[in-house]
Amino acid sequence: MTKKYKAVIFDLDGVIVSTDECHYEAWKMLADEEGIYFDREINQRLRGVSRMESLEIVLERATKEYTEAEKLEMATRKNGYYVEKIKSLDKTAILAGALEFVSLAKNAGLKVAIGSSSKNTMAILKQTGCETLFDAIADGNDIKNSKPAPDVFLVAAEKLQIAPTDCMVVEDAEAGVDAALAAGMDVLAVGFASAYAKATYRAKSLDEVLVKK
Ligand code: B16
Ligand code: MG
Repeated sequence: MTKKYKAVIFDLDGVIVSTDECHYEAWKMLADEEGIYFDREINQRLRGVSRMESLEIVLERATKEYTEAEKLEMATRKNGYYVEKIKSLDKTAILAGALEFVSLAKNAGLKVAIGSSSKNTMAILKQTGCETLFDAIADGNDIKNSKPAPDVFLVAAEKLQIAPTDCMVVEDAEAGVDAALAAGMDVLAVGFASAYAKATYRAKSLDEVLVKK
């Protein structure tokens, strides 16, 4: 990475913590109750996507039409299951290299923020002991349009008071990579987005990026 950045904005799910299994199990419970086919491959498409947009993807396999009120109830039901599941998260859910990468950025004088689509961001950060780690937090509660719209990253940059072009994003979802680019930010794609050609930088994980002594 040759460019000098002033801030790093981290996606939460799939970059700092692993909540994939909790999301999968909660959507699966809902889908089973409704008699809708759902598997891990479909679950991958929900990465970085907001709760209501995720529901629309789940409903692609539904055999009946649902009213807006029914959709809202289903999204709320799924979130109830998810909130119960994340209560058992702890520090072991933090992904390899994440804390070290955040420390490295801070020690180099960069600001660090979270830019997540999740409305449960604060609960997840508290559960994993990361609630005071970041200089700013922008999440699903701050925005109308979720990734691939740039909104959550622009809000994070605004909270940090740093120009978008001076920020680098770390993302694990293609929708998140597109969102960062739309915000005018460079982006390091990791995990499930690590093969995404549009990303400025790519790595299998943050752990891989760290230079081991
Ligand atoms: P919630 P991220 C995203 O978080 C998840 O990847 C995505 O699967 C989820 O649907 C979305 O948050 C909304 O989450 O239902 O908790 O508001 O990757 O942007 O940190
Ligand atoms: Mg993510």
